[in-house]
Amino acid sequence: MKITKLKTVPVNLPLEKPIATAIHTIRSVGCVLVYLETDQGITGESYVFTFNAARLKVFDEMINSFAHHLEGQDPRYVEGIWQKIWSEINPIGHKGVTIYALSALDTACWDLIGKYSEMPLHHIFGACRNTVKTYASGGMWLSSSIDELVDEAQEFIEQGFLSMKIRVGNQNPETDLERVRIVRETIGRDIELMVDANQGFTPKQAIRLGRKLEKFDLAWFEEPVSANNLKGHAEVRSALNIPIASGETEYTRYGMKAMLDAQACDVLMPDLQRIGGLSEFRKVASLAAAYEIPVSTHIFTEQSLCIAASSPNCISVEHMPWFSALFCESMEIKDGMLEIPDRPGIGFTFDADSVKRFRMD
Ligand code: SMN
Ligand code: MG
Repeated sequence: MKITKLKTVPVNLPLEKPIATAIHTIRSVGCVLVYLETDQGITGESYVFTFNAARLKVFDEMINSFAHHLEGQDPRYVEGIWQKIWSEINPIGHKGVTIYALSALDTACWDLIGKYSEMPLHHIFGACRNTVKTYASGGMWLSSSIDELVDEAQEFIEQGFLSMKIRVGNQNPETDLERVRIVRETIGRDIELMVDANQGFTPKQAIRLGRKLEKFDLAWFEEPVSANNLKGHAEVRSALNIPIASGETEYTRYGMKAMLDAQACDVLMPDLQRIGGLSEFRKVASLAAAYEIPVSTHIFTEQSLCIAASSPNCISVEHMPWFSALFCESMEIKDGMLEIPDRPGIGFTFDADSVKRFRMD
């Protein structure tokens, strides 16, 4: 099998209404869709995304700058391709835009490997499950009013979720406390609840709020402090009786190893486009296992199911519905679980009509 052409298409998916976290304001999700065409009549697909389509051209340019490592090559040599790109980006850095591009290209190669072999990726990797626990994440933003919080929590339960996440990080900690209290009261004690501060606190603020949140039986407190402050993470972790989740903002095995060595979290949350693609995600899941730390995948639900289904220490996948409109296939939630698709490759393919509809140029 040979890759004949690397193609990219920028799209922008508007959100129903703007949403906010402690550090983001999001009106749309822009994506560069990546297609690897082959001489076998199959195409490998993946994408990168940026909030509000900001700097999408930079990502597009970075992805296309690696065409010479893909075109004319056999994608089954994915580890070799990964190493060549890794080596080429050495002078400009192993974090940021370079890694987003590497991730997308690696993931598209794996999609090709699965499609060519006519096997779902979790079976190629070695499967450990056919369904995985998921939690609702496409709601309960910092920008949601109290009424919206209650409606969103109830909708999640109606959709079949048994676990959900609310964002915190308000100026006034009493506001966060009250919002978590209302959500807990709405969903009862049997539904799992997490909070995500998106790095909005200092360690002292996080500890002060966390102590008051302990009574709400939270499954985790996510990114309590700056992603750069590993010592601060560890301080919060040892002060609180709530598991700490983090890792979405870090890159590759090196970023994850630093977090694990610093004892920064109880749950590691690699993000497919920052980790370095499916190849690196698998290695990082094993690395975390060596530290006896579970992983939970960050957004990119469709693309991460194959990791969840082949990593025994993966405890859940985040359900983010933002990208669903791009795909022909949809995700099935039942009793809080997501089914792992039994389709070749990643198992989700771009819908040509949607791509045309959301195309930017
Ligand atoms: C998050 C994800 C995507 C956009 C903003 C915030 C959040 C999460 O950190 O983990 O869901
Ligand atoms: Mg988060």
